[in-house]
Amino acid sequence: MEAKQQKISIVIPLLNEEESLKELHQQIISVLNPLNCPYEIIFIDDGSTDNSLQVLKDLHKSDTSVQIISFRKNNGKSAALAKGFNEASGDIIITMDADLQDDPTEIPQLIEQINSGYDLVSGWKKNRKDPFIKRHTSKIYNGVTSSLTGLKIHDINCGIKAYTREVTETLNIYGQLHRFLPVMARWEGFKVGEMIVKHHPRKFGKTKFGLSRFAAGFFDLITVLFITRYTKRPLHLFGSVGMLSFLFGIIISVYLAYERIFLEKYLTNRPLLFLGILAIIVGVQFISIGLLGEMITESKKGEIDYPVKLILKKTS
Ligand SMILES: Nc1nc2c(ncn2[C@@H]2O[C@H](COP(=O)(O)OP(=O)(O)O)[C@@H](O)[C@H]2O)c(=O)[nH]1
Ligand SMILES: [Mg+2]
Repeated sequence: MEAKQQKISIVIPLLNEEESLKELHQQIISVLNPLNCPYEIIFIDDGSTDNSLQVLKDLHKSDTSVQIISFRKNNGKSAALAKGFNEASGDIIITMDADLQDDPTEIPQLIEQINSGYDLVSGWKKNRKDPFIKRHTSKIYNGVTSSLTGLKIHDINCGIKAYTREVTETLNIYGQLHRFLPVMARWEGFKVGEMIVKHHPRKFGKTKFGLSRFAAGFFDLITVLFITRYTKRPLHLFGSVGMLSFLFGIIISVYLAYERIFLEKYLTNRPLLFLGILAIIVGVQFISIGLLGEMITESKKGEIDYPVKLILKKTS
């Protein structure tokens, strides 16, 4: 037993999961009670239109460790997680889906992983119980994300994850960036790991993340790539693209000018001329956008903070 007992916070964002909640709560407490540590279970009802809130209220009445946050309208999973992280008072924060697809029996091992030195441990649904199309689009998505961000994780958007308190306090989630918490965490300098977890087919209701949300995920990937790499130096991205385009345009124009002057090839009926002009204009625009970005960064430099782990000052 450790000297100080760790408190565990379970954070569960949900949307219309009335049939699953009672069973989920039962499963969670039957895993947590034997651990003999203080815990809380925070449900974030994200504007459900079914009976979820009433079911949660009943749970709250019967179990003092249950807390509920209910949004007036649907704000999205990222907002729900952010609110839950804010509210959680545990030393270790564990998130999971509310649809019984994640298995609470993984909780003790997640805690062990965190205690062995990881700051974030992400579940990996190796044997995933979802429809064929979802499994495969997700595989492509995970592959692309992993290779573009350099984070070697197989299943970035798995619902079941464990975080140290420091991680949840540091990460700033907005938009739909919950998909990229492990990327953001690693960028902040935290140690991120993954663990194979059991996955069950959806028992009740249906998935809320169909193909329509796939595009959202793609845009978020671009956002994450940009903010983790270039917010502090936007000109490096826009400037290099702009410079390439600009040079391409200049080469075309020089070539056309050479032929016009020395070979008397007139510029009428030469589509290449337009390409040259376009490339130069686009290049100038990109460079200007990069410079504007630099100006924004410069004027905000007082607000930029760097992830600090520990400061030991001189003791007098
Ligand atoms: N807070 C919040 N949770 C959501 C929303 N959409 C889905 N969820 C929850 O996120 C979890 C995963 O959603 P699910 O539809 O099962 O996605 P799938 O497992 O990827 O098919 C479940 O617990 C849902 O209740 C939403 O808009 N807001
Ligand atoms: Mg699910």
